[in-house]
Amino acid sequence: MTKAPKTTQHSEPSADRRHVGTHWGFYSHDGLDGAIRSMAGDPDPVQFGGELPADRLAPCRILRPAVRRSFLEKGPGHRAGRRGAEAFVEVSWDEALELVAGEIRRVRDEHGNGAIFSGSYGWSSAGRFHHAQSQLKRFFNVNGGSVRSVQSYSYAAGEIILPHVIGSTDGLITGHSPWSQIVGHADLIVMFGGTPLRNAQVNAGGVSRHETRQGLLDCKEAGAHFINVGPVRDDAAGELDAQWMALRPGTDAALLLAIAHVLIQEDHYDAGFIGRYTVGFETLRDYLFGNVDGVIKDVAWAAGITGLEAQDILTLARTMASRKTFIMMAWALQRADHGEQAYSAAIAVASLLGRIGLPGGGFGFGYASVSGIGQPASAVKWPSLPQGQNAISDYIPVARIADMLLSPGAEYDHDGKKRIYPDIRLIYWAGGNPFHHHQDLNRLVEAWQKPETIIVHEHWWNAHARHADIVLPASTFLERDDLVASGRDGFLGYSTRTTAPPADVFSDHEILRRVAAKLGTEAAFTGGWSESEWLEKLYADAQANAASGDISLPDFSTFRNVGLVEVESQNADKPFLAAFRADPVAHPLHTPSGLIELSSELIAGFDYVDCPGHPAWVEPVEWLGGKLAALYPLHLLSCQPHDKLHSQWDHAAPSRRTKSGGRQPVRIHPDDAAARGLAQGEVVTISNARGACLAVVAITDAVMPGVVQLATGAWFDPADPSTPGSLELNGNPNVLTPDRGTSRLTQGPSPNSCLVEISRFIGTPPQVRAYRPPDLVPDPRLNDAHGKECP
Ligand SMILES: Nc1nc2c(c(=O)[nH]1)N[C@H]1C(S)=C(S)[C@@H](COP(=O)(O)OP(=O)(O)OC[C@H]3O[C@@H](n4cnc5c(=O)[nH]c(N)nc54)[C@H](O)[C@@H]3O)O[C@H]1N2
Ligand SMILES: Nc1nc2c(c(=O)[nH]1)N[C@H]1C(S)=C(S)[C@@H](COP(=O)(O)OP(=O)(O)OC[C@H]3O[C@@H](n4cnc5c(=O)[nH]c(N)nc54)[C@H](O)[C@@H]3O)O[C@H]1N2
Ligand SMILES: [Mo]
Repeated sequence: MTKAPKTTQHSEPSADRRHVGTHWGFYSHDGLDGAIRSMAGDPDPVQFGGELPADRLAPCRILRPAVRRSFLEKGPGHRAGRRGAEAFVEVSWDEALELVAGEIRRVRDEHGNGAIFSGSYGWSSAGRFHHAQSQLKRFFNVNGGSVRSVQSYSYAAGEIILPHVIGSTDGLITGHSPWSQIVGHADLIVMFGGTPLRNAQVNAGGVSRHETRQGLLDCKEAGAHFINVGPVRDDAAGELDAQWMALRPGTDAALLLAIAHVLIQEDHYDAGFIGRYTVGFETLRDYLFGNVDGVIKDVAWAAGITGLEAQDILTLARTMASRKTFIMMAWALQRADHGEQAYSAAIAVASLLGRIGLPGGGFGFGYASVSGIGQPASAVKWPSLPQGQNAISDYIPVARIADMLLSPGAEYDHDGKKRIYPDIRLIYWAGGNPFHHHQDLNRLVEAWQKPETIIVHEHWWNAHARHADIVLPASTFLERDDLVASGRDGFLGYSTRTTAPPADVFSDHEILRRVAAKLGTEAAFTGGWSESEWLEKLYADAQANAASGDISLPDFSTFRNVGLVEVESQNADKPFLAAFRADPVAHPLHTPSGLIELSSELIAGFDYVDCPGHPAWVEPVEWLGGKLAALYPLHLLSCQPHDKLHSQWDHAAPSRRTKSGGRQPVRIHPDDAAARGLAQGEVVTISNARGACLAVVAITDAVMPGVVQLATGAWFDPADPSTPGSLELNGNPNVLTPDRGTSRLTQGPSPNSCLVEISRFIGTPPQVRAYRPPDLVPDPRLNDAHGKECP
């Protein structure tokens, strides 16, 4: 049967037929004044996206290639000061490209491709062709290969623990129970970490319609009761009337273990489900009942850890057993010390409740962590840039980058393997910002002094560009055409540029094409296609993928004109794990047993003290119940920012409006503010042994006592970049967060396990300078024509 593709037509004037696809949604524009507007048809559009173009040419925009001064004068590895503290010299494109190609050639010849790191983690911009990492990976694959990274900062621990427990990352990344299978089915939705709608504004590939808010409201309308378990009340939207159970950060596993204990103790669990669909129950039960360590994981025990009342935990367990319960858990919980335990414990509780695979029951991770979770998957596999083969097999877990740079040759554990950190001489990065995403930034700055050469493509003179040797100006999503689609959504969009890039600014593809030309690999890199031919080719790939599922997509020029095609989705009527539930023999999970592993013999065999085979309470290094809390009594949570994506467009108006006096606000409970004599709007220093930053007090009882919240995203702005660990001025939480792997098993990032103290800043706080470009020194060797362009 051939399904006619559904194409969305929007109701705006016909001249206004162009779209631009972003991580925040699709916007329409007329290609004339550069302005973009939220698209009709999106029920919950993100307004802030429309405001970004106004700051496209802000003073911090990188307009020409630039090279760190002593690198240019004396060569790679030379430093007059520290990386991040030196002036830059603007150079011609040809000189920059010669330098880049020369460095790749030199490092390859002297040390081999295994000394080049192109992990280049980051969200870059939406778009299948101009996806900076894909371009970079394709580039290195035709140039001998490079060392990569695996996992993501988003859900590194989840990505590894889930395949051990349920055989895949479904229910974490994609494959969740769709809203249609929750709405009207679930009586009780227990949300660990809430469902903060600010996070559901974005999606890595793009978004055509924001449906999370409506999904949750529909559940409520149909009679579901919500409980928000977590340290922050407004993680649950007010309209949900959620009950708030404020627990200490990092203690969800203990709560869930106690719930499991109650369910077994009171015989409120589904023994039939456990017998048919799981292995390892006895091992878990022995642990819960203290047969292993003498500690019974009962409600009194969990009360002591979580800060909740024992009676409330008991009530929660009994309510979950008596009602059709769906468990939602934010991704944030596993970005913490031993973050995998909360995830495996949630699956254990859902298994005991016995409703996995049925409408309204079971569990899912990240329902509001990004947009599109709970939307049925696209029936068509959308195309992506073919990257080719990497001749280098070496990789690191993504969040171990500073460890790698600081300890080449050192051994580490990862998912049952012993691995060795490579010795990296050259780093090439495009489309990510490690000075945003990594933890313990003062340590990262030290690690960043190690390589001989660091090459970066960026839009802005942010800390990432400032800490590079060679900086190449890349065009933004507003300045190039692309195909935009998301694996979580059934649309494919044609993104038309709203304006041309500045004269000396090129796309990542064009920059890499020029470097490839210098290296003699241009044809292999481009495949002989121009950028516009690539877009047609990728669309042809989409048509072929669609055709294999009997779906026909319009021809390319129709698609370009319409701007957005949408295909029917699949599995809209199937709860997550429905097939397994229906027949576990015919549809086994990809675990060793084919069943849910409540205890994994494989993990137990790795013998990791920080990750046993079954869900367990493994005390975090930093939490409110630990020894360090005597010194640093506040738990810092660094959530995602409301009016931007990570560090992107932090200089632009929507982000600027969220600041107070130009700095990031830190949310603190009235009792904690009073105990420190802090008033609303005052500038404070947040500090611990790793570093200190300034922020502005925002008093609210939406955070529980003992917890403070500082969103990520403020551009790293050390007061004195030439002094290690100097005060950060802008409110970047990552000068405070620990750079510690979640466990030997998963080696993920653990920013949410972070203790701090806060005190009033005495004196006049230094001004934030992050949004001014660094010193750009004119190059005396350049011809007059270019010299005149230099500021
Ligand atoms: N403390 C703390 N830290 C965290 C987190 C947390 O919860 N707490 N969350 C973590 C998570 S989940 C993530 S995913 C990471 C996000 O970390 P990143 O994805 O690295 O953050 P972004 O700010 O999106 O970085 C993208 C960079 O690429 C640039 N860019 C955008 N488009 C393009 C392009 O087309 N070409 C080029 N060359 N450059 C482009 C942008 O200007 C920006 O500097 O942060 C992590 N860090
Ligand atoms: N607007 C906007 N949206 C975004 C992003 C952005 O930068 N801006 N980034 C996107 C990315 S890359 C990702 S990965 C996702 C991340 O999505 P999440 O990881 O779900 O987002 P966070 O905001 O880090 O955390 C969600 C909430 O978890 C709670 N929480 C933290 N620790 C604990 C804990 O120990 N226990 C409990 N119960 N709750 C806890 C916090 O109160 C926090 O508000 O967001 C995406 N969405
Ligand atoms: Mo993320």
